[in-house]
Amino acid sequence: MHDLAPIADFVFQHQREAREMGRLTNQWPGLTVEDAYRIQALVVDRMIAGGDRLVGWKMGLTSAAKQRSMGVAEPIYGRLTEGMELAEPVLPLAGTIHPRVEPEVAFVFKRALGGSAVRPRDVWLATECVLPAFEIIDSRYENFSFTLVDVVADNASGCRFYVGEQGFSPYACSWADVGVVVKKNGEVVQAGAGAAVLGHPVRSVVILTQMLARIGAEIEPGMVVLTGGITEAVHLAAGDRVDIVFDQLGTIPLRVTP
Ligand code: OOG
Ligand code: MG
Repeated sequence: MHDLAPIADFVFQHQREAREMGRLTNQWPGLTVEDAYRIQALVVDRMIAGGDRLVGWKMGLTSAAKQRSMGVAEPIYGRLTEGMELAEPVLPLAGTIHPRVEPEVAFVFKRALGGSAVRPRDVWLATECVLPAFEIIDSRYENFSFTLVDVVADNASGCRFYVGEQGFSPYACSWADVGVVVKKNGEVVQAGAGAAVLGHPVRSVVILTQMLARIGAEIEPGMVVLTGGITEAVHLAAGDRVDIVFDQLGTIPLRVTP
């Protein structure tokens, strides 16, 4: 049994200062996945003590391609705070280590949703709208390389996120069929469809509720949920312009500044 508070202090400092760290599992062998989620929660408690606020949840590693490339074979969740949200699709590189962007489908909730028996149709009834979004992930681990326990403790690599301006009815389309193309500086670098996310992004929300039920948490009214990257994440450098083109639903133009 480890005392998790000093580990949370360590992670919090590296996140706040955007500093790389070695794997926690090297320094503290024996940490379990449960410990890692506990560390994640303690780190976010420290952010909240500093004036931040929990505004939602993110699912990660929900596509086979991402699980393969990161070497982690199961979905994970992380926490989204107000301070992580970009008001505009502009990412200053300052304050990041080696950021990457990934296209995601975001759900915004009008009603609380929780428990271990949530079905897809319960998700639709609790959803206010669905929006195109992107996430900036920025693992604090050297070389973006980690185990399941490491990445969970590091808030699932969460760094920033942006949710598009136009919300859509959950019934506007099949979110599994929505195509996404990612263009970097005019060149197509990734393409995919909502179905890459566990077959349908709504399943990601169902799994999130099950994972949250184990810690007595739930999705609260007004919260946003990022359902997980639809494609592989795209590396970013200063001056990049990345267009995230959601078929029929609009384009988010991301600019990366120094
Ligand atoms: C872990 C976070 C993955 C997603 O949407 O799959 C994630 C990582 O790849 O660093 O946010
Ligand atoms: Mg993500």
